[in-house]
Amino acid sequence: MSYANAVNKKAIEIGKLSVEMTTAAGSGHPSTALSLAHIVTALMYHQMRWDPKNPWDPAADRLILSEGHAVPIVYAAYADLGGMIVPLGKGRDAARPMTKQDALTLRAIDSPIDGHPHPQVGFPFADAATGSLGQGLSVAAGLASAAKIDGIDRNFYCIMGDGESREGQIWEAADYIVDHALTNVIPIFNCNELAQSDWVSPQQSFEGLEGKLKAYGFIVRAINGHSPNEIKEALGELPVIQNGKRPLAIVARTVKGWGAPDEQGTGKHGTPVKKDKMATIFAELDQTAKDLGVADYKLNGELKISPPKSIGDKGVGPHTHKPIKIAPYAEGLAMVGMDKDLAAGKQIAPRKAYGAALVALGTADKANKQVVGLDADVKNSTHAEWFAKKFPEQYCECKIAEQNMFSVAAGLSAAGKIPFCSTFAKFVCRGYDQVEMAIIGGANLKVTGTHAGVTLAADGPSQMSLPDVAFFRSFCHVKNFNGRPAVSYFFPADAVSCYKITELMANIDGACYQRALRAETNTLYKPEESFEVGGYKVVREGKDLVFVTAGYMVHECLKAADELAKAGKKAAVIDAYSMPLQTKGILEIAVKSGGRIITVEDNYSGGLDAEIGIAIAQSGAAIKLQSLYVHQIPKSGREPDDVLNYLGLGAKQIVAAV
Ligand SMILES: Cc1ncc(C[n+]2csc(CCOP(=O)(O)OP(=O)(O)O)c2C)c(N)n1
Repeated sequence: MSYANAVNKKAIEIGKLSVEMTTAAGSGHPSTALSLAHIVTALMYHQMRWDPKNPWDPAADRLILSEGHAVPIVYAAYADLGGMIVPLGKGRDAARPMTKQDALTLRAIDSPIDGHPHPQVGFPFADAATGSLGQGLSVAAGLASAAKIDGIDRNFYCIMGDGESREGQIWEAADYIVDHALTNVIPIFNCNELAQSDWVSPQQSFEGLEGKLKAYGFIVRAINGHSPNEIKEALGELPVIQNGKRPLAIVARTVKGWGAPDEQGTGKHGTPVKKDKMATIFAELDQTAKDLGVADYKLNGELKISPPKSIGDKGVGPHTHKPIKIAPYAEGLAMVGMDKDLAAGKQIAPRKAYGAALVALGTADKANKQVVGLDADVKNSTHAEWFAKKFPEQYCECKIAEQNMFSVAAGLSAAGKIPFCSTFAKFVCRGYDQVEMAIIGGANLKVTGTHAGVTLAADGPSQMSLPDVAFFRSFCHVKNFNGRPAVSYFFPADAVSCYKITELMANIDGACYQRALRAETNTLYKPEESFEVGGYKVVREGKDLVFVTAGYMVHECLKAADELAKAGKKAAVIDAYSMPLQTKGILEIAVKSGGRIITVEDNYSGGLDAEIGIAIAQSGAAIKLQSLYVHQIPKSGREPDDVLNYLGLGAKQIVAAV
């Protein structure tokens, strides 16, 4: 009996199946899979505490495959172990053990095993969608943060490529892991020296990565990634290392195309073995088995998976949220000391209402600790700091690393949390790919971008969010895994609606984006007013034309409507605070109001103009549409009005455009 023999034997078996799967699929990355054959075997058959029959167990250790293109090797092991998969389009009650036959359906349209890890299509072993490189370590960190909040002893092994390690987000995640002493995250770097089109640079070499990780504060073990005993020894140190605060990282020297010389070297990345070459590659792998002395080796209990410790009802999985009802508006504002402002009838900034709503959410959700706050070093501006102070254990400071923040949130969501990320709306765009990957993975991500639009004025366009509405709107018309819009979009025009919408976001299972205004703003709504996805409010009745607008521009349009009234024109003003917008009712109003809509927005085109324009075109209604939006790159102005006037969006210019 030998652990090394057993791992070598399994590595070759699952390596062969990976080759077969990718050949059957006609695409995929067999050479990468082979470079991970030993590491994946050591983790999935021995090191990880998990149960293939219950991959959903919230106490189980997890493998986050950041280099998602290597997934055939994980599928191969999973099929060999009979891990549960969910047939496409079915629920968890239809789950059944994966077979080798299933493995050979890789990448097929009716297969639950996608080309890259994709939890929403039936592979519950994956916590998040990966494959856009550089994001998995942040996801692992999010899962680990959730485990810390819930006091659950589970480990998160994250495999990354050496080429992938060029991605800056990995180093944002490394910083976060060290900041938060997340010793339950174990980054493993697969140093096979090759990336896609070329060799990696010296900075991403085995030695380079070892040095970098040490400099970041990790305890590093640099090993041969094809030596079962070296892998075992390094992972065996984990319990001891976990007594301290510095996390373990493993740098593993590997061979791309390990075991099959014809699969090695440049030009092999992402290329399946041709059908007529399979026998050659299998013969090479059989020869490797012979060289290792395991050709006829029979496994005899050397590889044993330990199940996770039972934690009762302590942990939860994704999509299991309990509804949260927050305190009424006045009470929520009182929680953050704003009762005096309210009593004095002062203007209140929506971003402050966001901060108050977060505290109210944390308070109402105290027993379940579902709500987690995240911010990227602007918590004093977004007012997430009120939550951070009240619920420090449920707050994850990400510092100036927005990409990491969104993927950490995806990890938190996979562990059943409701992550609320905030930063300036401008800096949300730093992580658009991360947001998209979180959406693909079905994450329950909540994003609030404050200081939205152009009216923060003085700082200039480097701080203004301008394409965000178009970006998020594009997800509003895409169905999520649960049939909801992939993104529910909101742009509240006052503090009451921002407070209520923040509560609404917590109770939607799926991604939400909210723009919150910086400025102290007139309150438009009564505290008992309710808001919904796609909703709108007629804030001014009119009969001659309709302004369809949102956020700051609602107030500007009200001023314009006042001016127009003086000239005898009655303009309706609609606060279209959410998308996908319920346009039917708006078009009906417009037909009765002169058949004319003017959309007014302080963002680039592709927002309400597109939403309304497409609705008009599809309805065939006789409505004339005019669109006012930011049509040129803005610049600084001392006052919001200066910038609005510069862009042709001031109240007077709106009047002139009528
Ligand atoms: C962000 C991003 N950029 C580019 C790609 C395309 N791509 C897929 S794999 C790969 C090479 C990865 O190299 P490495 O991390 O060393 O992985 P391995 O050699 O183990 O396959 C590239 C460039 C991607 N998937 N994601």
